[in-house]
Amino acid sequence: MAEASIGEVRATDEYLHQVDKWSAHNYHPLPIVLSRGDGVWVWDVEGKQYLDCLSAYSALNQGHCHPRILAALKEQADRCTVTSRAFHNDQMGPFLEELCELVGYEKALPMNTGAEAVETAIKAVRKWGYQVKGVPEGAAEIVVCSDNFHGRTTTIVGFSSDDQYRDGFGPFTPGFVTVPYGDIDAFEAALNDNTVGFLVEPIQGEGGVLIPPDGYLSAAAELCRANRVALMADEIQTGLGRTGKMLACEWEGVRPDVVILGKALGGGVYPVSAMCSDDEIMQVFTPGDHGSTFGGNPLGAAVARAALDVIVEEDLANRAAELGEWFIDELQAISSPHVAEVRGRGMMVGVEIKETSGTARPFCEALMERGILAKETHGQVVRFAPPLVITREILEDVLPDIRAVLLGEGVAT
Ligand code: IF1
Repeated sequence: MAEASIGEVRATDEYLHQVDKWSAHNYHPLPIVLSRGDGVWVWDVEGKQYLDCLSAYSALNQGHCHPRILAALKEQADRCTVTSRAFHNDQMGPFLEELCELVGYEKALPMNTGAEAVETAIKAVRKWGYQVKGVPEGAAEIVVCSDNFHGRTTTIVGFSSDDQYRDGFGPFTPGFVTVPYGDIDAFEAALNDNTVGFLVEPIQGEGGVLIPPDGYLSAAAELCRANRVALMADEIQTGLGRTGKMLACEWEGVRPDVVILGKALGGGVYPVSAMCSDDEIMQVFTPGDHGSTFGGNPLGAAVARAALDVIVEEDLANRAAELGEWFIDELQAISSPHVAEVRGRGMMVGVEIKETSGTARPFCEALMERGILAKETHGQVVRFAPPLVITREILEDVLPDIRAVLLGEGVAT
């Protein structure tokens, strides 16, 4: 058994106490200690099996421990792992070509985490604004949306509209203007000669699986084009098949100027992120302007190549579209006094719990008791986002449990 080779298996409580004692208290996880994963399934240290309906916030679109991705990891690990960008390596070029071909851009810049790729996009678009658009030095503005989530760096939390993400972490980077998500008139009103970019999630994940009104993204893209503003789509969570398209922007036929990817780009195995754009924006970077010790390393690049192969060959975007449509219908058919709304696109699904029924947390705890792992977001929303390798049979199997919990069975109030 894999567990035995790593050491003695302890009881759940011991692990919880250990983390409580030795870790910063920056999370409030469900009280479950996982030790193994395979596809859509995970097992805890007591051997209990669960369906993973969070997929590490979409990092696991390809499922846990996908054999093909693990094979790439192991093979590359035996050859060469990190070179730094002081030298070339034989994996990064093929990775970037394959990524650019898949999403349709001329260039990609590899980083590691999502937040780093967002920071990369901010730097690129600001510099493009000064050098190409002609904005006066230091005056560039980027428009962002209320309820955004783009990561945890000091610059990014500085333009969060969630007080908790900001409190105590200032002073913050200037140059960001916030408009209500989904409000195209507010976006238009925020534009001026110094606006260089519009940073937006096609669907807001942390915001509670919020889908903007139909036509919002395409209207925003049109305004961006007319005003020479770079449309920067954060597809870190929505991209790579999750919503039923390779990129969620495709739902509105929008091709952003900048696409930011992460999470599933690393196949649930290794952190890999990237900023994609055409030359006009990417050419602002000259040697020394930007970089990362691990960005573009051959181990991550080999893993990402396999991760992209799996998405394409297993047709994960279309699977998400078909299964998601059916799954959302099934959830909407549950008429529960506790549910305010079921919404989603592809396999990015949110069930909003009515305020009068308390928060989503006890519903997630009741799901966990039944072997289904989901995580609440924004207090009221239970998020269902299983790996895209899930099958209709598995979903059919767990639907009665989901139905029971949404009807309030076993939910602590
Ligand atoms: C945590 C949320 C999800 C993201 C988008 C950038 C990033 C993320 C659209 C940053 C990251 C994560 C991070 C994770 C929780 C999670 C999350 F609930 F907080 F909002 F997914 F919904 N853009 N999202 O969703 O990427 O730097 O983390 O690689 O615990 O912070 P990262």
